[in-house]
Amino acid sequence: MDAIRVSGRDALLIVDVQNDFLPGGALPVPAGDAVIPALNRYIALFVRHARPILATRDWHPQQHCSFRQQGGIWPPHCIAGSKGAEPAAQLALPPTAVIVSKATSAGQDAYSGFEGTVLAAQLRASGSARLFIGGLATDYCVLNTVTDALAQGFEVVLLLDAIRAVDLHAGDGRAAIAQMLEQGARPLRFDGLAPDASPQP
Ligand code: VGL
Ligand code: ZN
Repeated sequence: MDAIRVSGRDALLIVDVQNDFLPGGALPVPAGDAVIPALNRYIALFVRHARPILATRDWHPQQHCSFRQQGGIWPPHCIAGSKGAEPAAQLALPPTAVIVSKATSAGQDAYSGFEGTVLAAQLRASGSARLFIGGLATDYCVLNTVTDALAQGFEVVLLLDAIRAVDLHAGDGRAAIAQMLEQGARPLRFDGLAPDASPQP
């Protein structure tokens, strides 16, 4: 199969790279910060190609149903407006990046960026048919976002060097990757991209 190169029908979708999911945060993903330098390389590439960059964020009210106090399985995290909900400081999101908030009402959780948002419409309006997807966490929000993207007819390139798993149960991340590839996502690492012919800065 041809090597992957960024084209005029691609968008970069960054999932939930927020302080609370990083080491030291409220719901830290092991080595979650390792996705940041990797994503910054993809961000620079998409900026150079003038293709859309979108970032989802978990944006929960204080009494969200996914929190333990409300009977959920998670510690409180990504409370709307809090420091923990902010994008990772080292993530080089351009000012043009589109931020998509999800799981914003107390009674509903959403692991997928497509759930209860206008993400699909926004992507289609920008002429994007293929999504390069990375972020946190492989076994929750990345998995569900990739599954929905494929179900909605988008092609998906899964950024293997820009995802990390919670691994609540050992092997969850590995199983999630297998599931996404089985569903039709194409795996990519940055060094596997076709040489970039676009102007370098
Ligand atoms: C996520 C657990 C709870 C995620 C969000 O972004 O993967 N995981 N809320
Ligand atoms: Zn959450």
